[in-house]
Parts: sequence; C-alpha cells; structure tokens
Amino acid sequence: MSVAQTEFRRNLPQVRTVVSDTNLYEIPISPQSVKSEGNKDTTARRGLIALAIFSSIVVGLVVFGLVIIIQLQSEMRSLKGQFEHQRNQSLRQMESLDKMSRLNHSVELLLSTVRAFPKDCTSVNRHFAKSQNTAGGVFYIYPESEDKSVEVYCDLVTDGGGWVVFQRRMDGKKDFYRGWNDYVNGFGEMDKEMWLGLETIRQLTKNRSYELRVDLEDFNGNTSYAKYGTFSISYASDRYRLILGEYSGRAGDSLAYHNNMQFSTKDSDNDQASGSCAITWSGAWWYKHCHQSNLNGIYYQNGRDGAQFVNWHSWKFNYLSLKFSEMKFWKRA
Ligand SMILES: [Ca+2]
Repeated sequence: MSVAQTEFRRNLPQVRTVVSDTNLYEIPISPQSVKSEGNKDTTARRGLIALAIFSSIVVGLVVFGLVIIIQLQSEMRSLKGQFEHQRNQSLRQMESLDKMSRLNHSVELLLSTVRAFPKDCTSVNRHFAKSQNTAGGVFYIYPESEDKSVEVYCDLVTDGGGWVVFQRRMDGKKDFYRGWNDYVNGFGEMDKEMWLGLETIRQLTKNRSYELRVDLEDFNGNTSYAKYGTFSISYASDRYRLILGEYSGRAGDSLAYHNNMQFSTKDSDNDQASGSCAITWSGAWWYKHCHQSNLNGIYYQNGRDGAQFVNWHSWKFNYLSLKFSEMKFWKRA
C-alpha cells in the first residue's frame, strides 16, 4: 500500500461489520462507542487489580493464621511436654516420699521393738540405755516374755560386743564374801562391782548356746582374757553346776579344773574337799579341792600373792591378786 493509500484509509470513517440474515453490512463506529469500550477495559482491569489485592490479602491472612496456628500447636506441645515432665517428676517424688515414709515406719517399728523388748545384749540400742559408758551400758532385756524384764550390763565393745556381764571386780568397794541367797539372787549395781545372780544366769543361758569370756587386768595395767566355746549352769537343786566348753584365749585355762563342779558359798559347802573351800579361801565359786581361780575372793588394793584374793592362777602362775575382772556370756550365732 502506498503512502497516499494509507492517508486515504486513515481518513475513512471507522466501520464495523454486521451480519444480518443474508446481507453483510458495514456500519460506521461512532467515537462515543469506541470511548465506551475503553472505559469498560479500564474498569475490568481495576476490578482484576482489586481482586488480586483482595486475594493477596486473603492469602496473606490465611498464611499468617496458619503460621500462628502452627506456632500455637508448637507451644502447646512444648507446654504439654513440660507438664508431662513435671507430672512424672512429681509422681517420682511422691513415690520416693512414700518409700521413705514406709522405711521410716519400719525403722520406728524396729526401734520400738528393740527399745521395748530386746531379748539379750545383742539386740539392745544405746539410745535406750538406762545408763552407759564407753564400753557399754545398763539395759532392760526380756529373755522370756514381754512381761518380765531383767536389768543387765551389756558390754557392747569387747570382741564384737553383745555380752551380758554377770561378774565384775574393779575397786573393792563391794563385799563379795556373802552367803548362798545373795549369790543366787545377785548383788551390787550393774555398772559397778556386781554379781548378777545364779538363778538369773541359769534363766538367761538355759535355752540356747552361749560363749563365756573372762577379762582380766593386773595392777600394772596388763590385760588378758579367757574364752569358752559353751557355757551354762544347771538348775538350783543341782547347785548351779558349771558346764563349760572348749577353752581359747591368752590368760590360760584356770576354769577347766572347775568344770562340772557345784557352786559353794560360805554357808553352802558343795565342793569335793573335806572342809569348806569357800570359808578357807574367803570367796564363793565352783570349788573342787579347792581352786585355780577365785574371782569372787577378797579384793586386795595392790598386787599381792595369796589364794584368798581375786586371782587367775594360769595367767601369772601364782595367786597374784588382780585389779579387774569381768565374766560375761554371749549368744552363739
Ligand atoms: Ca566340802
């Protein structure tokens, strides 16, 4: 097309083609009509933009909401975890407290039993001593039943402890030259010079097997001991005969000579001598013809040789008087 033709075409009125039944017409398009089309396009675009903005906002809100929900769920899970942890911790603490409470109850029960009715010196507790010192203390024990107590001194230290002390010499303050009834019933204070009593010794040793231990000390501070694997004494009408087991120790065996002998006092001669050993040697013992030990003899304040004094012949190989003696028995395991 030439420039002239192009110019000619630009000057022609704009037309639009109309199809009517069988004829084809071209109708000029007025400028008003063209303007209206343009406005419609603009409105549509604006609508689309508004729609896009609206959609973006909605999508943004939805995304924001989802993020919040996810965060809340995460927080909830975290809180739930913390709660579970704390609950488990509390349960564990409650279980521990319950266990401790039950343990305390058991200990209290045990202590009350021990406090109330120890059967012998192996089950006493220092908390419930009537009086005590470094070596032991005075306790009530219940060897037969809960109705009948016996006051004894328990040696809780020597040779593992648990010994019932039934004889002690330590300072000469108590007179041991006494008659039958005193030796049957006992005399002295349990934590000082004392004799527990033949009947009590009989009752405490008659049902089970016991060991005997004799602790000795001279006036120079030397100590020694003798032990016997079994120890008991017979009943009253048999005059509390001595029944001993095998000897062990360092002091020598000065009691085997007296094994199977009956007990004698100055007013009850049950020995095998023609006279009264108790009177001759100023004591009370399981005398034979008469003795190799005399721990209930006269207390002499300094070491001195004499068979009437407190002595244990096989330790010193004479009758040197001793400063200290203790006789005690312990329940064999
Ligand atoms: Ca005699």
